[in-house]
Amino acid sequence: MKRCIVLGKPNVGKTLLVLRLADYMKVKDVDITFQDPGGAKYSRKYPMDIAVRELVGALPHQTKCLQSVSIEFRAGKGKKTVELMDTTGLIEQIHDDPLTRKAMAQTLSALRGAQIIIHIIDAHLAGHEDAVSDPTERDLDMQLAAFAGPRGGYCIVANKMDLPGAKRGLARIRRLFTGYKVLPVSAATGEGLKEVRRHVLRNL
Ligand SMILES: Nc1nc2c(ncn2[C@@H]2O[C@H](COP(=O)(O)OP(=O)(O)O)[C@@H](O)[C@H]2O)c(=O)[nH]1
Ligand SMILES: [Mg+2]
Repeated sequence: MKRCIVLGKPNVGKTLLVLRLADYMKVKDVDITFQDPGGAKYSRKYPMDIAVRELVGALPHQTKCLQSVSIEFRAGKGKKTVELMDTTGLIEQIHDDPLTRKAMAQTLSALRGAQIIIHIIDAHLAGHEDAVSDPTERDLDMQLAAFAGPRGGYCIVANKMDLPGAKRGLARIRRLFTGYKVLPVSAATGEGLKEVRRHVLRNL
């Protein structure tokens, strides 16, 4: 089974995108496998609306372990399953909470086993950071793109396109990340999910 990892900074919409994509793929009840950094694994089934309510949050680092959902794609006459992996948000600094630190290390090691990489950037935020100078190569998104970009199956999702200033943010992301595939998406409204699905399918 192929793995698709969804990563990025905290609060960019990773969890909501994973759930919305599962919803778009007609998954009715999401069966989520939680794998904590210590190695323990357990599963829980949620109706979609409850999963969104419980797992998506305005607070950073709501997701503290790998959470995966299996999705079936129709491919020709058969079916293919992909494991969509939601991860803990990454930051450049060493986080002061040991659990979050462990979860971040877990995100990075899971990257190695993934054939499809969805790197989410908040386009709304990017549109408002214009006044500030451009990020240096030490910026986490720049580092992630440089590290994961050359591998196959990589794309950047510019999320939160429904919010004001996001169009400006998208243009800025395209300028800063030239040469990479950038898909404008709103996990909130569903805009762009079709293109994300196509990206996953192409790399299965
Ligand atoms: N307006 C808007 N809000 C979003 C979008 N995607 C996520 N959010 C909100 O951003 C916050 C963080 O979302 P979450 O999925 O938990 O982010 P994560 O930390 O990257 O997993 C929540 O309040 C979401 O409702 C989007 O496309 N548009
Ligand atoms: Mg999350």
